[in-house]
Amino acid sequence: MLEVWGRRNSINVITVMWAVGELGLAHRRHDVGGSFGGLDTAAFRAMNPGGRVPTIDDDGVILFESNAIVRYLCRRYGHGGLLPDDEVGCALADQWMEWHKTTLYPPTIELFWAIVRTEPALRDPAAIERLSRSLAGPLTILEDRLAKRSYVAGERLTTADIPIGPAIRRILDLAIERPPLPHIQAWYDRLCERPAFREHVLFPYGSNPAEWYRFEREGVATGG
Ligand SMILES: N[C@@H](CCC(=O)N[C@@H](CS)C(=O)NCC(=O)O)C(=O)O
Repeated sequence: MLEVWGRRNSINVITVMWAVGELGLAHRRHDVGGSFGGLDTAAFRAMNPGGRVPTIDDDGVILFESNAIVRYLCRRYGHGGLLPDDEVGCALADQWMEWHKTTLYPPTIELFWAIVRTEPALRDPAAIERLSRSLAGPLTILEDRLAKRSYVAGERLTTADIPIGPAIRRILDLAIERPPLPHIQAWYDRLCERPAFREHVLFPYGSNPAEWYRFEREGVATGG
């Protein structure tokens, strides 16, 4: 059975779990990382020498790096589901996954840490404003992309949407200055209609570190 190591509130674990949900894969998830610890054991380091989540063991296939795991699961079990139909479509979806990791994700995570993962009294408004400005460019690129199609790679959900959806959820949750994003909002609303997105992406994480850790601990290992 597919085993996934990672706390459910890690954005990279969420990305993998959303794909697992969309593909309907039987799995067992283990709460490690964050306040659960468990990343420094010899057994975990043997699977992932960097000691990060998510990490999977799919009947002996051990992998880390969330986007690589999503592609592996979709290639192995997708049967046309989340993969585009041809090589060029796959290349385009890969392009947007790379864009997510290199361009959208870094300022998203920095901003999330500057707000949700920082005590309100210690937040730095100037840094928050600078980071919000740095997100405007990537958001405008995605907004233009989604103005012309229903999903990132075309007219149906593919691997390209999987890592971008959880990042956009966090961006839309934050009370920050943003350019108008009607097409991103319409796409996001479509994602929110999907049961797997609701189950794995849309759960509460609070608005400050105390709430974050409370919600982290409330999640229990799930299988299905
Ligand atoms: N590029 C990796 C990043 C993995 C990563 O940095 N994961 C974070 C959680 S989002 C982690 O393991 N943090 C340590 C912890 O949770 O204790 C991926 O996409 O999977």
